[in-house]
Amino acid sequence: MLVELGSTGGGAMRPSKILRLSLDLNQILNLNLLPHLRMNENQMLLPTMISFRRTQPLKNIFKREITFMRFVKLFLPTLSACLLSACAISHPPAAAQPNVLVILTDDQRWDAMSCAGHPFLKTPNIDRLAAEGARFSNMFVTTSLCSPSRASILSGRYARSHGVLNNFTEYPNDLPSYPRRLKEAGYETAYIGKWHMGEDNDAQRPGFDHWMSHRGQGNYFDNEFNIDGERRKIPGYYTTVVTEHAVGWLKQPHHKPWMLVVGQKAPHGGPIEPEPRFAHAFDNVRISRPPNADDYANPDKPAWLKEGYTTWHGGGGPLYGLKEYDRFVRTYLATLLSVDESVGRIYETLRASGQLDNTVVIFTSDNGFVLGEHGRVDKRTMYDESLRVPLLVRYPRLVRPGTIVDKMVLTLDLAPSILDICRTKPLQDIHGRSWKPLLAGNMRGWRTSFLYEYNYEKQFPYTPNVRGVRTDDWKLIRYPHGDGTPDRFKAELYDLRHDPLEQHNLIDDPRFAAKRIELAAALEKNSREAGPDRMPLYEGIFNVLPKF
Ligand SMILES: [Ca+2]
Repeated sequence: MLVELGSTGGGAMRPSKILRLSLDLNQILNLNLLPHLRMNENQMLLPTMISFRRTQPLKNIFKREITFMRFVKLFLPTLSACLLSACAISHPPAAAQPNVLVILTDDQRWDAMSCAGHPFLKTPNIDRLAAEGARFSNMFVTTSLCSPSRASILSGRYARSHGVLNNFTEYPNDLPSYPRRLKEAGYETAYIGKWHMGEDNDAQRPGFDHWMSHRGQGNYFDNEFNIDGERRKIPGYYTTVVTEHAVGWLKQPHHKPWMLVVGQKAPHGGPIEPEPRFAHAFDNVRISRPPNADDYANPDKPAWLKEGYTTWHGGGGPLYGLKEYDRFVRTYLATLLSVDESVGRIYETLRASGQLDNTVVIFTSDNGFVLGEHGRVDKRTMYDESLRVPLLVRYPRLVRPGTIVDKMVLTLDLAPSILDICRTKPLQDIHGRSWKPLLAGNMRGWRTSFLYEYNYEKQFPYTPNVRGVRTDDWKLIRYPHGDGTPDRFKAELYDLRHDPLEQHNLIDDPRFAAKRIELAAALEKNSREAGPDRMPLYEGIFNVLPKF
């Protein structure tokens, strides 16, 4: 346990002398220091500085009338064995806090990697993170849409709380985020790749020392980037360009702990364009339509699925279409081969520069993706293909190799978890929780349900408002009108343990009436805890092209 005792001399706010002591619990108790130490929410002691004026009587601290200098004389012999240094410092050493690398893909569903059991996609570099760290097998987004989900990752809040309710809204300038917290704590921070909050704005956002991003979605080839205020088109494939820039940044000398987000564009669609050398990687693989592809037409499903089947986001619509189904799946997966190589290059850069084991490496995505299931080809819905995403964490100082965590974790949990691991000031009034205890096997008091919300978009009128709740084994989905009047479509109730593909809607089955009531209460409770809802009015499903 590292404890720093500082004297402030002539009353300056900043300590001018510091005794850095490594104390065990008995020594802490003997010196009556426990009330002055910081603890995290799991009651684990954190490195702490206690500062006071050099001539200040220490009665209140040690319950004895002594001064700092007297304290040193009295206790130094006892503590000499654990005295590390006595010198003037301004920051803890860089090794005290880990670096943070977040690799954020765009629209990667949970099973689009071989460590999650994909039948033919091979992702050895992504798998290595899981093998050497932890894979969270039940990681979910709370809004399956790029910008609102990215804002939840940054802030730890539900969309209704952070206010980024669509793909065109900026992240609020006055809203804290985990990168800002890390920067305030002395980290060097960088963002490289897709950002996407504020569609037309590529400017450097607050909280980052280094910035390389672009407007909106960006292009797979020859994309224009804004690099620290200088805009230029960089030839080449997006994944390669972003990776090379990230590798270059990682190789630079860093005198402080750092945090880097690498935002990949892949495997986002509209259109999906793989790197040419991978474009035919799956040409010889037989692509099967999912077993739940046609359930959209079942009478027990809500009518909007059938109504929306031929629209832009419907399985029979013009975006990918049934005729192009095989190509749709092959190209989606092929873009991830480039991402996997990127993960390998970044891993090797960290290893070669001696930074690998002192870096918390996190791999995740902003939302899932529906590849024809339920007659859909997009995200937004509350089906598991849409809201379940990868989450891998490699950090050997904390995570045992090959750990699998099956508790439900959320995008909301990423910010508090990172700040917890880095031992920095937590974010206030958020909805997420740190999953650091789960990595140590402490599952006590973890969530048993969570809220899902999607807000109807006029620009993409293919999915209604969605409010729902998911537990480990059950799911309730509602389609509210938005003004408190009765829902516009039949609700859905699924027994996920017996029906993981969500093909049998039990909402009208009297045998499950009690379960329906129980989940409705859980939805109400989760919604209340998330704060006032900001749902728009549902205006209808329309078979029109999107208004970009
Ligand atoms: Ca996305």
